[in-house]
Amino acid sequence: MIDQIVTARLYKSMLLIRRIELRIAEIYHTDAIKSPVHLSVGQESIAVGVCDALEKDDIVSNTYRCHATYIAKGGDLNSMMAELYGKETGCAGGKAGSMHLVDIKNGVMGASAVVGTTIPVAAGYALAMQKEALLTGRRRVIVALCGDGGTEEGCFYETINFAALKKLPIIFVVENNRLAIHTPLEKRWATERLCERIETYGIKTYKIDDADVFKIREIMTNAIAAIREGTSGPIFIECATYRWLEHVGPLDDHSDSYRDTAEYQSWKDKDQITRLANMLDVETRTQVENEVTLLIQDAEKFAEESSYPAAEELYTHVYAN
Ligand SMILES: Cc1ncc(C[n+]2csc(CCOP(=O)(O)OP(=O)(O)O)c2C)c(N)n1
Repeated sequence: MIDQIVTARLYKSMLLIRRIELRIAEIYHTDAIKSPVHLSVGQESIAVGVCDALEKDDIVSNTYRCHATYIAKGGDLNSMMAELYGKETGCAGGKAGSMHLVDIKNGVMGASAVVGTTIPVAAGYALAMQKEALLTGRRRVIVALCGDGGTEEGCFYETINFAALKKLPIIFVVENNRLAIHTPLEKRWATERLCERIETYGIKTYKIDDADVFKIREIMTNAIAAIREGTSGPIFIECATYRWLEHVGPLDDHSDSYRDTAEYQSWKDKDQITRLANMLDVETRTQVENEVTLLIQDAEKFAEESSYPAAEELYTHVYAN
C-alpha cells in the first residue's frame, strides 16, 4: 500500500513543475522572459523521484533543461521565475536565465548550457564530499543528471571511470528521452546497451522503462542508503522518458517529421501526474492543486514586481576589471 502522504508530496512537486512550465510557455510570447527555455513537460517524474530521496544538504547537478530538478530539490520558486525575467532578485541576479539555475542553499549546483560539462564538475563535488565525510562523519551524496545526448561526450566516460576508481558518492541519472534536439537515438548510438557499458566499469546499474516515480524514488532511496553506509561507490540509473514539447521554446512540435505520434501518445497514457492524481482522494488533490496555483501566482508576481539589475552590475562577477 503506497502512503498517501508520500503520494501527495510527489504529486505536488510534479504538478508544480508541470503547471509552472505550462505557464512559462504561455507567458513566453510576451517577451517578459528574457532567455530561451528548455521545458521538461512530460519528464517531471524523474526529477521528483530522484530529489524526493535526497536530504537538503545533498546536491543535484543538472543540464540547461533544469527547471524540474531545481524545483524538485526545493530551489526557491520566486528566484527561479525572477531569473527567467532577468530581474535582480533572480537566483543568478538576473544575469544567467533559464539554463543556469542555481540554489546552493537548497542543494542545486549551477547548471550549464554546454552538454556534458556539469558531469565532471559533479564528480569534483563528490570528491570534496568524500574528503569532507572523513572530517564530519556525514556522507552527503550528489546526483549528476544528464540527457542521453550527454552520454556521447567524452567527459561522460572519463567521469564514470574516475568515479568508479575513487568510489565517489555520486549517482548518475540519465534522462533518456531518445532525442538530442531532433536526432533520434537510432541515428546516434551503435547499441542501446548503455547500462551494460557502464557495468564494465564496476558500477551497479538500474534501468527504468516507464518513468514510474515510485520505482525511481525506491531505487534512489536504496542507493543513497548504501552510499551513506559506506558499502557502495557510484550508482547509475537510466530512466526512459519523453519530452512533450519542442527542444527549446514553448511550443509543441508534433507535426515535425522527427516525431512519432504513437510514441508520444503511449507516454501521455502513462503520465505520472495523471496517475498520482487518480490515487488521491478528492479533498487532498484539491488542496494540493490550490497550493500549487498560489505558489505559481506568487512567483509570477514576485518576478513582475522585481527590478532589473542596475547597469553597474555589468561590471560585477567578471574576471577582469
Ligand atoms: C558541447 C555541446 N555540443 C552541442 C551542443 C548543442 N546542443 C544543445 S542541446 C543538445 C542536445 C542534447 O540532448 P540530450 O543530452 O539528450 O538532452 P535533452 O535536450 O534531450 O534534455 C545539443 C547537441 C551544446 N550545447 N554543447
